[in-house]
Amino acid sequence: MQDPPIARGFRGKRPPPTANDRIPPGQHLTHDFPVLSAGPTPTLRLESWSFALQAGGALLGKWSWSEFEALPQTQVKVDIHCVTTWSKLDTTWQGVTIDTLLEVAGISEPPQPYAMLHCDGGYTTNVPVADLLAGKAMIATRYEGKPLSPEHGGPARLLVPHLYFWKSAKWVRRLRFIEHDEPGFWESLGYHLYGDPWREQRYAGD
Ligand SMILES: Nc1nc2c(c(=O)[nH]1)N[C@H]1C(S)=C(S)[C@@H](COP(=O)(O)O)O[C@H]1N2
Ligand SMILES: [Mo]
Repeated sequence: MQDPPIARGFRGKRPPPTANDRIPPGQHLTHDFPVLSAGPTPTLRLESWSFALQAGGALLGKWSWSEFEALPQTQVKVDIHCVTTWSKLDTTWQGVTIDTLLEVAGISEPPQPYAMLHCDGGYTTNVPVADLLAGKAMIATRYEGKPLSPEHGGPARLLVPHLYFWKSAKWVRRLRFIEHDEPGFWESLGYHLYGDPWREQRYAGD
């Protein structure tokens, strides 16, 4: 069959991205929101919650819940990719970007190039600082317009959607800058140190 005539100029246009172009290799689309936690969901009162930025032993910034809620908020709509092979498109989140936190803390240059995220319950994960800046990551407190539910990391979790979702640390309480990259919880059990879903970096050596 012959193609219908197409006006000059239309041929070269890039088609709008389809859902397929947004699913990394080895992943499949899901519409529900599975819960994946290595341990029990921690419970705490918001009055005892805080979020801290740390470098070595030094405290660079610390916010109570009400202070954190008063910080400039950012909303994003992003795709998320779990290493257990589900991907979910167009999830909407609200929170405070890491850029904003550094700015508010008066930090113009990150003191060290890597970060370790520490959570209630003891979970940790490592991310290069560059992957947390330029709007790439936030401490999220809302999902689909509602407070983040405890099983999904409420009151607050890291959201770093361009890496496998295990990097998006739930119940996060502390970002610690470090000089050299170190494995966190899953990374020390054989998962990839970086975890780019588009390069299928699932396990160490991928
Ligand atoms: N503190 C903490 N954060 C965590 C985890 C965890 O076990 N503890 N699991 C990780 C993994 S493996 C995934 S896939 C996502 C799952 O997030 P969800 O339960 O909201 O889907 O959280 C990540 N963050
Ligand atoms: Mo995961």
